[in-house]
Amino acid sequence: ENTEDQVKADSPVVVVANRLPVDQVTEPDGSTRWQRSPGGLVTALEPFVAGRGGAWVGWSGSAGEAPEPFESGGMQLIPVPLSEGEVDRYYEGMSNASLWPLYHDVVEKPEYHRAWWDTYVQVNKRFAERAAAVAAENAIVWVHDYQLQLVPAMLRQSRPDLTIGFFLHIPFPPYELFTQLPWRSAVVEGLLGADLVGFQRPSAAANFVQLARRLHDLTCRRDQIEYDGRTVVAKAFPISIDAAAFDELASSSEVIARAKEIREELGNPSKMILGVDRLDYTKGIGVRLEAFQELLEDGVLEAPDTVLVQVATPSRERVEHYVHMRETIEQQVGHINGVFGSIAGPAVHYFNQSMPREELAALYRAADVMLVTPYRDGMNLVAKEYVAARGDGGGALVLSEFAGAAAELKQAYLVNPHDIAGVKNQLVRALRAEPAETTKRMRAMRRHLFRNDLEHWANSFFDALRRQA
Ligand code: ADQ
Repeated sequence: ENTEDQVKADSPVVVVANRLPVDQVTEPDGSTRWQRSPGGLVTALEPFVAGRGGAWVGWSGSAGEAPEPFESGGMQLIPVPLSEGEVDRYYEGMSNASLWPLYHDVVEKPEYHRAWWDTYVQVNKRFAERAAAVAAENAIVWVHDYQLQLVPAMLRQSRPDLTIGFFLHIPFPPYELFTQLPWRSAVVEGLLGADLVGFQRPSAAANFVQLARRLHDLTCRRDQIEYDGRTVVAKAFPISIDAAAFDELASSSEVIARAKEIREELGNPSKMILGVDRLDYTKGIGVRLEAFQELLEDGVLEAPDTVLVQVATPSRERVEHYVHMRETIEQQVGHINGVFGSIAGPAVHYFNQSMPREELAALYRAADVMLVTPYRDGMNLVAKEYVAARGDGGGALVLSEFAGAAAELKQAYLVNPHDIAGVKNQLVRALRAEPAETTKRMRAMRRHLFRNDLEHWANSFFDALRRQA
């Protein structure tokens, strides 16, 4: 029962994240096994954690009793149990209906409930306890994201010997918005328990420093905050992808052949526009549909000569905002296809599905224009995947100024997603640009991306954290 007794307190590196780096899959015969989660974060952190008896503390993804700690990929995995009620209040409530919208510029109205907060505190405590139990003397602990903002201070209290890093994957809002949070001081103090607090953008780090100064009256110099006799560093570490691996996948003969096949199956349109997102209200999927619809109405574009393919992975389906936004988007797609579709095919090909990496790579490779229009996004890895996939120099990226990626992918066709006329203009510009122009832009973005890949991100964070030890 008591995990603290079973784990060996000897891990020199511990990652603490809401989710474990594995998913439980059920075989046709009913048996279950653990499979490494897709996505880059696991790949990026594994070299630091695996092979040295490192540990990863996280939730398995299903409510109820947690499995016993186990080994996987050279790591000690420490499952943290969450009851149904805790999933409701800590994960769907406090994390995804309070913090998520608040940190994304209140695109949707955040809800604040004391019961959610109480559970958030309780669950953060559990994560901190598990991490403290597995960490060796003077270990490095790296805590991830908005679900676990109290863990750094809780850990420091029980284990002052540890070097603690925290990375926030989503934006950090300005003072004026953050201070809405009824538990704002507790969150700031939670984060200040870390030695290094990492953000996606310098402006987010600056927001945090300003908060420490104005709300807690702390002495701050540039990226350093004096707190409790220590110096906390707040800095930007823009996350990235394994660009070389994605490039290789996207230039394999299978993917190239599939990309060609996709164009054929779409009826060989002159232009294919693509959107790929988690179905989330921050991603601005409606903006894209609206811009496309107006361009069809204006007669600037014609379907199915030009088609829009939108892949939207189901996400957080039990949170109310998400149920509502899915209905709105599906209505919008239905309307556009009702008016502009024909027997030859629809104008919008919409998929509420998750797709394998290979299929995503083929879609990226097939698309003339990639539309990435979030209202606010910490980074947006889809934009980087598109650039990595275009080793052929083809394709144009239309990108929101409000995605972290815009600070790096400066040669994209940048847009303000609140300005539909502007989005329409940039979309048409991208569709009509000369290949010489789009290739020049794509090459410049690729140069930046390959120098600033995921490994570079993880190394920079760990190096900075070790300097704090
Ligand atoms: P997300 O909000 O999930 O991440 P993003 O960075 O775009 O957003 O990552 C999405 C990932 O899911 C991409 O790797 C993409 O390929 C994949 N994906 C999307 N749709 C898919 C589909 N239909 N099928 C399969 N895979 C799909 C949060 C923050 C971001 C930040 C990341 C990393 O909100 O701003 O960039 O964390 O820090």
